[in-house]
Amino acid sequence: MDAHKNKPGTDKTKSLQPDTENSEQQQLSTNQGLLINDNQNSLKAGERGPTLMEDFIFREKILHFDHERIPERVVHARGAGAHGYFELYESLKHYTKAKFLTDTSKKTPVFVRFSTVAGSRGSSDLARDVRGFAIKFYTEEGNYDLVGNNMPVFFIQDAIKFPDLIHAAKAEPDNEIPQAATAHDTFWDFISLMPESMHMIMWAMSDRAIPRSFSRMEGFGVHTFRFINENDVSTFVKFHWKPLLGVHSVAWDEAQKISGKDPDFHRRDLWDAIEEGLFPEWELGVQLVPEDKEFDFNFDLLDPTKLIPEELIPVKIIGKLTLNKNPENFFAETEQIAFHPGHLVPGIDFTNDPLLQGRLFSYTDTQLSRLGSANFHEIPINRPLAPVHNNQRDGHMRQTINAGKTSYQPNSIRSGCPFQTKIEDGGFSSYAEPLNATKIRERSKSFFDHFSQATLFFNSQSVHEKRHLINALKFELGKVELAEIRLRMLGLLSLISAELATEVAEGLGMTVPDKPMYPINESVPADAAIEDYQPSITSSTIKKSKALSMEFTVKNTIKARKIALIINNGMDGAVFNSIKTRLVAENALVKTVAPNLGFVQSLSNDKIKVDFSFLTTSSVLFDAVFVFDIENNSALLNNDLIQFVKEAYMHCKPLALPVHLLDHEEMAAVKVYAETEMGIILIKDGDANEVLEEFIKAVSAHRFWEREANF
Ligand code: HDD
Repeated sequence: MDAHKNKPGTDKTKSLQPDTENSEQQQLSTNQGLLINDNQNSLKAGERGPTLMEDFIFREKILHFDHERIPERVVHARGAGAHGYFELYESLKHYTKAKFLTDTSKKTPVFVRFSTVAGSRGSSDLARDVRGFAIKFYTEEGNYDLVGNNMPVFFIQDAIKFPDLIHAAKAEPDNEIPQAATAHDTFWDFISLMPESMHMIMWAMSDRAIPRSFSRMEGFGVHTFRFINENDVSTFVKFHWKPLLGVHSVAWDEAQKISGKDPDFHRRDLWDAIEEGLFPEWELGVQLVPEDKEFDFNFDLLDPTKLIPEELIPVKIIGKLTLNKNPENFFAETEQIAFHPGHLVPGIDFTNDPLLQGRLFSYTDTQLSRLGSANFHEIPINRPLAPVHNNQRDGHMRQTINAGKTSYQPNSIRSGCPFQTKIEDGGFSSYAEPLNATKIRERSKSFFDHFSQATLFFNSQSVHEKRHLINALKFELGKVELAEIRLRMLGLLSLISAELATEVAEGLGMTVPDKPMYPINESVPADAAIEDYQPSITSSTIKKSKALSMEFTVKNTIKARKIALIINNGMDGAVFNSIKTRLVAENALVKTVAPNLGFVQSLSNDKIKVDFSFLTTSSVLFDAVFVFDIENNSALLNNDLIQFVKEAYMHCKPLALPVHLLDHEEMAAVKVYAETEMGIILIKDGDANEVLEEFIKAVSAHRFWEREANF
């Protein structure tokens, strides 16, 4: 029996139970319910003869197998998801009539799917990429989908550019290389011609693009949406998810190694944390802007390449999301879930952000090719908990048996049912935004500052974050083969920061050009001056924003941190037990690592189970390493252990080490930092318990990036 089946669920997971098949203690059958007597051999004409066409059992099995795959998502193909619930801290009645945001007694069931964007279904979790953060709220008023990312802005301003962006980012079409990577010519060719992407490029080249786990990422609705209250008053809103574990990332070298050692690293982390009851949690925050303050900013609220600095509008924390149950079946739930920014409830509405407007077409449309039928809303994971009654009928794979004679309205035969609902009784009505417009195919002039917020982001990074961002650009542009693309990029970077452009140029062995080289925008209104519609820089009142750096999100917890306890024969079993117990009590995920699998024997002859050998795991799969001392120093100094510790050191992880480990010649660099404040804790007199508090503190700090200065 699967352990996770005993875990708590939500009203949504309960609603899935009638559709859940469980084979325990059951007989094997065909899809028609016929009991099967032999699932090992096909029906043949004689022992060594050909298979018979008549074998309907064989044919049914193979036919179904042949059709098991559906097209993967055109973007966000690689993902993982979980069930959970959302709880509201305080009512937002003043701003919205959405019931799940006004009634604090409600626990709204959700399903969340995290994803990378560019890679295919089988690609690595650790690709440098934006992460999708999509939530379906199963509210009593119908499904509400918040389909966001882990970055608050986007590459482009208008949805008509989306296919171009994705074609440029995905593997190149002639040879389908590279998989799940933007470090290639077509991506940077496009980006270097799209100055509007500069702010997002800063985010995508930052460590946010290589998160430590889904549970340590922020989430953003990106667009400005609208809240609508009972009195039809609209307030602009931006959504934020803030992880209770803080925002953390891995090192780029580590990310690349994880991609080889465990490409399912994020998926596994989410699964394991939920199985262990260490439920990932985020707080939901909102930035609220009254309708009459729309033009108070030096950027346009409708421009998805801009964020509202938290210094201007603070994030008001309003509730908490908890993920507490893994799916029963990946395909049925995570793969078949269908999100759409247009799945709304009364009290929430769109703005005219041209990226959002375009998305409203794409999402339903893509489900038709992916899931194959307009009835995709009937798939169990997509069904709302709210009742569904309408006159839509038939189509491929229809599940609902719609009783009755009428499938039209108005009708008298069924007294007009199903009937419409008045707005005051919960019927949806779109916000009556006054519009008086001319049809034009143009970009608003208010969208043309592509650089100020990119500069704000870069300047807000800590020293090591800046270093990582610069190195990411050196790596990505270093993989670009055409020199003119690199040069165009250097020109654009120079408009963000001279420091940034110069350092990247140095890595590329090039010089920053005097003038940027992006194309002239010729799409301007007939009576306007062309110069007024070119990329521009508006001076920003805010020079730095704390919220844009991950540095300030470290939390005082080691919950769900993966700690490698390196053990060996001849260790002190009592010390091991007390340390392990304490780390588990602090909600860390501890695993033992030793030269061989099986058991190690302590000094008092206790047997301690080994979870991994050096061959079956790697330091890159852990957040911290604790090496237990043993009687025999030479056994401790084995090469696998030295490499394990060294690599963890290079990735700036907290280490607790027996002091004589530093005698090894390869530990010279580690020795330099021992006993500094840089997360290397020495166990001197054998009793590792004495350093435990210091180690826990170091693990909660995540990484000691200052060490990199020495590399
Ligand atoms: Fe999108 C999937 C997020 C712009 C078209 N998008 C998709 C997913 C996420 C986002 C998280 C995966 C959902 C899941 O897990 O199933 N997309 C965004 C964000 C955007 C954005 C935050 C900008 C702010 N997307 C965007 C545009 C278009 C699309 C401009 C098209 C005009 N997105 C799609 C899609 C996908 C999708 C093709 C592929 C699979 C799916 O919808 O269901 O319709």
